[in-house]
Amino acid sequence: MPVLAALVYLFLYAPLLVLVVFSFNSGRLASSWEGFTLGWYAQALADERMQASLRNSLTVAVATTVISTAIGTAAAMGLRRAGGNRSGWAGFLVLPIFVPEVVLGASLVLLFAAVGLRLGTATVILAHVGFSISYATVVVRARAMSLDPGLEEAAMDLGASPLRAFFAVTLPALAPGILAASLLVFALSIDDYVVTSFVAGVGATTLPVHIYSMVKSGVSPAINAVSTLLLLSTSLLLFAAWALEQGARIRMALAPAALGFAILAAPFAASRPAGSADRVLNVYIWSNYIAPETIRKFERRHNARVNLDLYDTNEAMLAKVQSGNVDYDILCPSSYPIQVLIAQGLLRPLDHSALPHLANVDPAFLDRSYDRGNRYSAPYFWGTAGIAYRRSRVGAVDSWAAMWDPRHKGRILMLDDARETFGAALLRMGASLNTTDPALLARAQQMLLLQKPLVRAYNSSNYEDVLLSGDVWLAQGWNGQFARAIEQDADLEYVIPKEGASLFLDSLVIPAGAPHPELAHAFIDFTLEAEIAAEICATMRYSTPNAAALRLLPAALRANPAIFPPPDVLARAVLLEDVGDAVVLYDRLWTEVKSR
Ligand code: N2P
Repeated sequence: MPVLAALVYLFLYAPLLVLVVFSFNSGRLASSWEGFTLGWYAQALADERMQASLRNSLTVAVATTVISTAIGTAAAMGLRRAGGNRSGWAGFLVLPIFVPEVVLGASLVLLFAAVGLRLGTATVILAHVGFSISYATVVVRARAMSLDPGLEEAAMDLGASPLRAFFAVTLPALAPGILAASLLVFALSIDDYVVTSFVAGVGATTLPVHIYSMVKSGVSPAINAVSTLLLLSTSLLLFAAWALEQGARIRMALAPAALGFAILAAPFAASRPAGSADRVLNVYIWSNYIAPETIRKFERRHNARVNLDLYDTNEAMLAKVQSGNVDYDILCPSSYPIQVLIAQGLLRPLDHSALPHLANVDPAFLDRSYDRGNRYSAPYFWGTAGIAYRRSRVGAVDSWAAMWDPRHKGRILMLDDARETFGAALLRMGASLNTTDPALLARAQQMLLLQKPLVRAYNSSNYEDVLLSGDVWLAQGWNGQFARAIEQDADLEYVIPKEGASLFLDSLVIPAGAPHPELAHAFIDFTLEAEIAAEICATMRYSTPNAAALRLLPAALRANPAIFPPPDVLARAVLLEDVGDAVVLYDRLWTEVKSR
């Protein structure tokens, strides 16, 4: 029996244990232990984005706690008066506890859009209050039920007004319940991800949302350190809440609760005050597309704070922008969604007089058909989507056929992107990756369904890490991240298959409703400066369209075929174009592939 119990506990706690242990591992990979370090904690605590998200989390959690506990207490008292458990109202109150979080998140977004509320800190607080009132009510009510109503009556018999009786008698008796409810609500709010990810607009990124976006861009084990701290503090708060509910004295619960708060507050106290920047810029860009140091340079130069929000597909970005209630100043679409955004009137014409460094761009990347005269867009990066593979495992690869080779079953990764996966299938069939022909697309879908049993993962964010870790041997992906991976592992290679590959050209644009268009222009021009564009290219390893930057790059980078393929290879790459209404078809067919 004890063995069984131990196994159950192991099952429950093993993942957390691994997390905690590896937060002290000096190596980058979770696959091997390379020595003890506190370095990731230092790095995590010094990270300004982490601090900013923690600040947001604390603001939200404190506001949520105050509001929810007050409402919960009032509700608990009301329920007590209404006749305890016999009242049907109590059932209604706890219902939200059982509503799936995704449903709650999605419906709140609809509601906020319907009443014209912009997504931001306020909407996060409203959402958190929404899901935590029930918990607060349940906890306070448990305490209220055990209260002797005679006490309150006795106080009033002795001449106290109802209000005085409440504050002098009822409230002190309820205090442990109220405190337990506060701690519970605080902990729920601090670590909520699902609902928050729906309703947090730009600039209201909370700690869990930030942690998730760190995972997506696959940066560093600092994630483990932050997660360990979050785990520790919420455990302490929940333990204190539980102790209070079990009837512990308030004094006893104080120590764990205080420690829990202190763990969260320490990095907060060390952080730079939020008010130090006069101006704000909301940037929504691909993950792995700009380095934090580059952002910091811009912030310093303009005394501004940049809120960074990341996406991994054009479609995700389009959906968010088209929903209409997010305040972005900068987007980074590929060429084909730019056509869509322009057609829908969602972009603001650029003021070229504020973009003197546009002259640095190689004319070959300007005045393209998707935006004549670059009225709306300034080129940022270009590149290809090819295959990177582990040579020692699969030999030399030169064709998309390798991605359909049953010998590589379970070792293949494809992008999680309709245009790119269909693009690969269409190229393999010898068709155009810009086709709108339903018959061809249906055949491409059949190919992708055929391939699916071989595919280990569809991933558009940190696919290069999956390849590096050895989990897969072949990965479809965008070249820049592969170029970085190849530098870390000489066994990896990047190829543009003989059937061809997709070419992308991504540009910075300003949405029509951008709240800070002036600073947005300053940001675009900043990225066009020769030194900055060179730095962006050198750190991210995607290909720069900036001729002046190209001259500043180290020769080795310029000669790197994964970043700047030789002309004969590049000739095989085809620019992804807008497929018009067929986009709906692509989307439906791709969803079917993934869900079947
Ligand atoms: C960045 C992906 C490259 C963008 N994570 C392809 N358009």
